[in-house]
Amino acid sequence: MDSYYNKEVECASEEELQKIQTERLIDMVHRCYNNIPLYKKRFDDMGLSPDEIKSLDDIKKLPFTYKNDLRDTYPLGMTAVPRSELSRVHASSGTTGKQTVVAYTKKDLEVWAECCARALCAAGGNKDDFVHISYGYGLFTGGLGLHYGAEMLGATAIPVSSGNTKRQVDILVDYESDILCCTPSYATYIGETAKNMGIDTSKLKLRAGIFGAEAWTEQMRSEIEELLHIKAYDIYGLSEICGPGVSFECNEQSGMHINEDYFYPEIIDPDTEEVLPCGEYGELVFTCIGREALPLIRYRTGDICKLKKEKCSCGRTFIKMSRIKGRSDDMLIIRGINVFPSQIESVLLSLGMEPNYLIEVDRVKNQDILVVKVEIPRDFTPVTIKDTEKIKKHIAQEMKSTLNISAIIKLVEQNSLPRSEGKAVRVIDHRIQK
Ligand code: DLL
Repeated sequence: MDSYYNKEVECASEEELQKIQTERLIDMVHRCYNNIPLYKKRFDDMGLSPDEIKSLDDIKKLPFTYKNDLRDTYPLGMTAVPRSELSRVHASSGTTGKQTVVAYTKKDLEVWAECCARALCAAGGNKDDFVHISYGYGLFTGGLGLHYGAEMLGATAIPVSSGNTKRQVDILVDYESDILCCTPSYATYIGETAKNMGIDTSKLKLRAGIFGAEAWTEQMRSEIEELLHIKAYDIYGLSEICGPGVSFECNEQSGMHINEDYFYPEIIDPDTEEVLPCGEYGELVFTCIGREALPLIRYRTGDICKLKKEKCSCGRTFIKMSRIKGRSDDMLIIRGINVFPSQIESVLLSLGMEPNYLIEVDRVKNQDILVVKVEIPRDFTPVTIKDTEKIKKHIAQEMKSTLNISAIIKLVEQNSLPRSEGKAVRVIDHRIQK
């Protein structure tokens, strides 16, 4: 039996949902216009009055919001409420340029916690569960997001945060954690560490994991499910929109239901900004219809995925989004061919390699060179050099036939590639420095 945190909304009819969305949209557009100078100017420049926004269809009249808008108004120039009404701030984990700061009122924090409680519930969580949270706590939204979600659900949060991986394993065993929350790459590291400590993971009480904050593949899901003997669920979010819990997977594990009563999604062509029909891949854009402090309009996430409007066996009516293929700025162009790191991961894992790999790109004599370093699988003991050559050739051939890219494959020692406790760094592009 599926359980819901808020059945009335999660299983609402299309008309009921549209009614909520429309009311919230109209209200938020006025709040943006009246309280955020950047939006007032943008509306005025376009000759758009907030009164013209009367239905969901009118969203396409609205201007887009870009990451740079938040940077240009750093730290809090896009908040729609006075500073004294803020309850908390977080910041995005951006690696380039200035961080972006995001703010929440008390009500925003409740909404966010509910979104995470819905995600936990969809993964089978309930009030009796111990929820082991290994996302980082701090300015990053992962830790505190799931933490308050677990508490709102009535479950018990274990605020382990990331790092000290042996201790993570001890806690999983001793506290009898039921649900693990961390990045998928950290889940594999925790599983690998448990194995090295001689722990039989099939004996753990753990039964589910809620993994997100970085792109991962179906193959990685199987890997983690096998390693930890759990069901692995995807969760998506970004600080600018609220943090984890913007969308979440249910038991069907076939895409993430978007909390549409708070986050209105669109898919656009990233070059032309034209809205694409449901089912086509493009850049995900969100309008935060229910937020007080930072109600962003048509925020360009940079994430590439598609929307799926289909009946789900779990009974939820919220639209689903596919896995994230990657970020538009993560896409590698190798000798003119576009490839996302997740596609390389998919090939490696489908050939039985373990999820420890590093992609290096360089330009030598005006030619792009792609090197994929991958660790020799644990259960493979090459007897002769010929054995390793055979694997390398096989991987390279598969990359060529499925992705049409030529790669130099390097098999490296087990445990020689860096492990991640948060978002994994899978790509080093030396061309950027050149
Ligand atoms: O990563 C929030 C989060 C925490 C989500 C914990 C899920 C779990 P940021 O640091 O602002 O926020 O990074 C947001 O991470 O735009 C995506 O590119 C990527 N991302 C987040 N979730 C997923 C996912 C958090 N499930 C950026 N699959 C987003 C793929 C994801 N990429």
